[in-house]
Amino acid sequence: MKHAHNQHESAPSRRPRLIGLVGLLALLVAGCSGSGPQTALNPEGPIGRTIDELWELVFILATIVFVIVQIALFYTIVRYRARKGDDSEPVQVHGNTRVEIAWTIIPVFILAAIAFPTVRGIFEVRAIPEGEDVLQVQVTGHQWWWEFEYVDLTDETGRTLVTANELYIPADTEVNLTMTSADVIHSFWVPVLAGKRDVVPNRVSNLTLIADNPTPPDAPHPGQCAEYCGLAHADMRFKVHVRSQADFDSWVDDQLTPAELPTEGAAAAGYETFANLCVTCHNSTVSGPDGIEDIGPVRTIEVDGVTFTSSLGPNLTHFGGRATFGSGTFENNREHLAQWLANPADLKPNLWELNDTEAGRILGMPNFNLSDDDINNLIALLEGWD
Ligand code: HEC
Ligand SMILES: [Cu+2]
Repeated sequence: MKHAHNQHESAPSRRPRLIGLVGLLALLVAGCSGSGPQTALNPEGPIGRTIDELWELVFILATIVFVIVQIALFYTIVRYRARKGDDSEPVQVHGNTRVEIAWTIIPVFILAAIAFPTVRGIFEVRAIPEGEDVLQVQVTGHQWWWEFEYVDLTDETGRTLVTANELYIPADTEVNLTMTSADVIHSFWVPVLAGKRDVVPNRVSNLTLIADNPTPPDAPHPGQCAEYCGLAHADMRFKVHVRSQADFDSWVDDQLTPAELPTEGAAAAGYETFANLCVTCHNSTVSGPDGIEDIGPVRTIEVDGVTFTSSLGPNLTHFGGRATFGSGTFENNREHLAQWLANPADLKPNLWELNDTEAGRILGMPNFNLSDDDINNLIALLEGWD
């Protein structure tokens, strides 16, 4: 009877321990995962390194303190445990001046060792670089994509370089991002290059990026919106392509060259649809019989005296040259593009029913119920615009 009672009691009490053990094991195994594309622990530039070195310093000091405290704790538990047959009362003490001075002074030194590099690091990370050699890029965060304008890079007509979701920067160069949001709070984060910086409507914030080396064409640095901003927040990604100065310059030349106005074939038919429908939201700069012109709206917002490009949809002038779309989330190929044009929300969640183009409130690209022919023609057009 007693035996049965015990069994009954021990079964439920073992379960939490089992769950705890499995949880711990899962954490342990997660530590073995090799690839961590969003890790901040393999910095690729001086600012990322400053942050990483600070983290390492704090981690090492915290580990030393942890180990010493645990050793002292276990020593005390074992050395002064109650022993059988010895029920004499331990010596009763109150206060020990020498010990108290020691455990006040030692933490002061530890905290000072952390505070000095921290403050130096904050100044380094927050400094806004100035001068001729600094690349100035303005960033507008949108639900749920990123717009980039290189304000100092213009073509012969004075148009600035505007692109979306794929940021190109030269290696070993200070890049000053001046950022705002068209709608809600976002946060711009390239884990290997710098910390996170909030991107806030009606406010301007800055972030400096410096990258050591060019990235391989198929392995740009991943970026991610790091402030929950609604339905497609997780898919509000972007890429940072780092190039040698020469490669960057030729990228700039390409981007500043207007798209060709197609005159025949599928691309020309696609252009019909594009010019009737897509230009409500998307701008492209094209060169046609009337010279160079913008075929979609060029919209701006003014924040704290800074004029930001704030379009309803990504600029598509050189869409065909982008490796990804949908805010760095999908590989740019025919299959994905066909899916996107058939129904964007199939690929990436959105709330286009709530769009109000007049008010500038855009929560995704609508489903236009395009025919297969329309879709194929539009793909021919967009792929040609590389
Ligand atoms: C009501 C505004 C609107 C209209 C009209 C519109 N789009 Fe879009 N489009 C968007 C928005 C917003 C995005 C960004 C969506 C995202 O990433 O979540 C987008 C994204 C895209 C992209 C991906 C761009 C990138 O680099 O990520 C392509 C390609 C595109 N649209 C093509 C078209 C075509 C072709 C048409 C015409 C059939 C069209 N769009 C009409 C709003 C619109
Ligand atoms: Cu966001």
